[in-house]
Amino acid sequence: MANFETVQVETDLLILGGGMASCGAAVEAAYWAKKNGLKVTLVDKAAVDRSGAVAMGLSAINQYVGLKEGDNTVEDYVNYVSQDLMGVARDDLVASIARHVDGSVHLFEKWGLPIWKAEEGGYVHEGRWQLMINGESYKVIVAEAAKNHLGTENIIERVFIVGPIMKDGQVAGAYGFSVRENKFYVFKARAVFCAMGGAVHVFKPRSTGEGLGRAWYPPWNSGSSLYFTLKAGAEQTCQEVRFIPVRFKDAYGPVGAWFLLFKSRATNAFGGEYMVERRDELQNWKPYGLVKPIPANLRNYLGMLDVMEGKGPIYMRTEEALQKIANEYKDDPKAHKAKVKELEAEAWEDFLDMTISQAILWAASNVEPEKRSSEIAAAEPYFIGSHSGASGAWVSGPEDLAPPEYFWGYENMCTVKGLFAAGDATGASSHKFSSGSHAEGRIAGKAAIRYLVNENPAMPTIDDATIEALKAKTIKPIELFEEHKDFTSQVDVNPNYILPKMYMFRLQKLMDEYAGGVGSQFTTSKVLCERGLELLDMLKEDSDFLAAADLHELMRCWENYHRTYQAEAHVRTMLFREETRWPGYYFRADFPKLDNENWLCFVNCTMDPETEEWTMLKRDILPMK
Ligand code: SFD
Ligand code: AMP
Repeated sequence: MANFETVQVETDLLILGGGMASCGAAVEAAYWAKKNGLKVTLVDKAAVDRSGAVAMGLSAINQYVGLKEGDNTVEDYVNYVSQDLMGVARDDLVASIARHVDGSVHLFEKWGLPIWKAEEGGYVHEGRWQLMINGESYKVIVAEAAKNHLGTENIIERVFIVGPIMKDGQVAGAYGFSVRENKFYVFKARAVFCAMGGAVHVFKPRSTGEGLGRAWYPPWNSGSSLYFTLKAGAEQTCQEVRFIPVRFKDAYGPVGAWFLLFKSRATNAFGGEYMVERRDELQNWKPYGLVKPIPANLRNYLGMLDVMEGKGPIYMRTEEALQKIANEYKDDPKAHKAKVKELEAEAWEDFLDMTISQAILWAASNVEPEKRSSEIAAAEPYFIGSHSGASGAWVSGPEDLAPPEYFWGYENMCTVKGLFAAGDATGASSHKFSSGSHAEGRIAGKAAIRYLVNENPAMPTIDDATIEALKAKTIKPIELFEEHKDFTSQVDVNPNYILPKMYMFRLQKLMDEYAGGVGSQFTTSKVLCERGLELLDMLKEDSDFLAAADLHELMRCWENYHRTYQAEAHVRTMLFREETRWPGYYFRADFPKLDNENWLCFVNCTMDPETEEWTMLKRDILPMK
């Protein structure tokens, strides 16, 4: 066996991932752990300062309820989320986050995050729920607080988590490997908190060639949360609800600031405004089509109808929006000039804070947003429980809000004892974004410590044979490469193994063509899903032959392994739900309409960790207490 040292770590609570949810969990769990003499350890595949979706920073905080200011109520937010997800949301979970999210935002400000202030006092709102920030260092600030609370000696960076270790149906820890040194890691834990983000690059991206890898969602979130919780036996929900954001074309710059802050219009190539011209179509998606704001997927859908009719490209009318705002100062040339400069700076900063490549693309292609429009387009599908998607683990709600069917002892505990989750890892509680993910992490971190104190589970023992077997499985791609690499003159052409990049292309192609990716206009059907599953099965067989030339490629192998399970959960769930509920996210060509009578419900699934047999089930949508 290749020379890998085995490192064993023992901890009471193991936090997996170092993103927004985990940093929230770290702050809260560290506080309660100290009071109870418990040890908390956080593991991230990257460096917490710049890991996860907020790596580059953000330009807005998208969930702020404004309870103290009296701007909105928790119920307002619950209604917004339920409508936006076409009626499919866990009100108890959304309310649980909504009542705590402002607290997270106030902490960010206390820790040093600059939030824009209005001249008349209060925060500058991008939209009803969104606040503008100078957010290029957002993640660094949030990470610093997590480090201060947890202590850097309890944070292990650059260790990729492969999967769960289970004992008697209970979670006993996790295993993984260092991406920098030949070290295999075994973590023994009495409770585990999983927040390793959502998944990207399951579907073929629009970007190819020299732009390959570019996506809206960060390429390093590859379905590890789904794989971890699924392999632990935890029930999943809303795995059909992929998120398709409309983004500035080719560099995926977000659109929120343009639509909400600058109040820009989007038009087709002939100047037509699909949100106006296609309004009648919304009648077909009643009652959700008639609410304000119009659900994200329906906004996508109206634009897609234009594209399918050949009216593309679709443009964000940046020049028109900026000129309109500046024109308020038209009678004062000096003030007008200053306003134009200010708006230009804001437009560039929006991307420089969050999606730097979009600013680079603008610069490279001579775009001056105050002078010309930019193309926007629907991105490829992502899996994310925190923005406007909904896929993730099915977790317990809080006792005071959750109906009995949704409550099993501890907030955010999965259906597996001792396993907690939050952020992009949990489902049916959309629109939590960066701030809500942090708040949900805090809720779950506190609940995990309460679980440890109340239930006092024993520290699991893991025998040497189990450890050796997990190690062999983990590093197998390295050994396979070493054994066969000299069989051919080119390492990427070899009949004995498949390199992770080639494997990923195969996964993405089949998802694009059979599961409704960009290349098939987001359309699928029973027969397409069934054929997709057949091809996925064959791909899974070949995953035994994934090979890695080094530690970096070993990570790429396991990322793809995780993505494959995300793909399967998605196709199985789309196949099970016989209706089209989220046009603009995906269409079931054989069931093109909404069917509230049969399908106003959650579709959940589980996979037997041993046999890998799947079970699909419907769960009722119940109001909170
Ligand atoms: O404009 C392993 N998001 C936005 N939220 C906002 O509040 N405002 C915005 O402006 C936002 N926009 C935005 C957003 C995301 C992205 C990518 C862009 C723009 C370009 C959404 C938030 O970022 C998102 O909701 C939260 O970050 C979710 O938090 P969390 O904790 O669930 O995920 P994470 O932060 O990505 O962290 C994941 C962590 O897991 C690690 N990891 N570690 C060990 N082993 C493995 N196998 C692992 N796999 C992953 C990662 O390293 C990371 O630490 S806008 O577009 O709307
Ligand atoms: P985005 O930049 O697309 O991620 O959006 C940022 C925030 O603005 C999210 O809360 C979105 O739901 C919201 N948003 C974006 N576009 C619109 C729109 N046209 N109408 C209402 N809300 C929007």
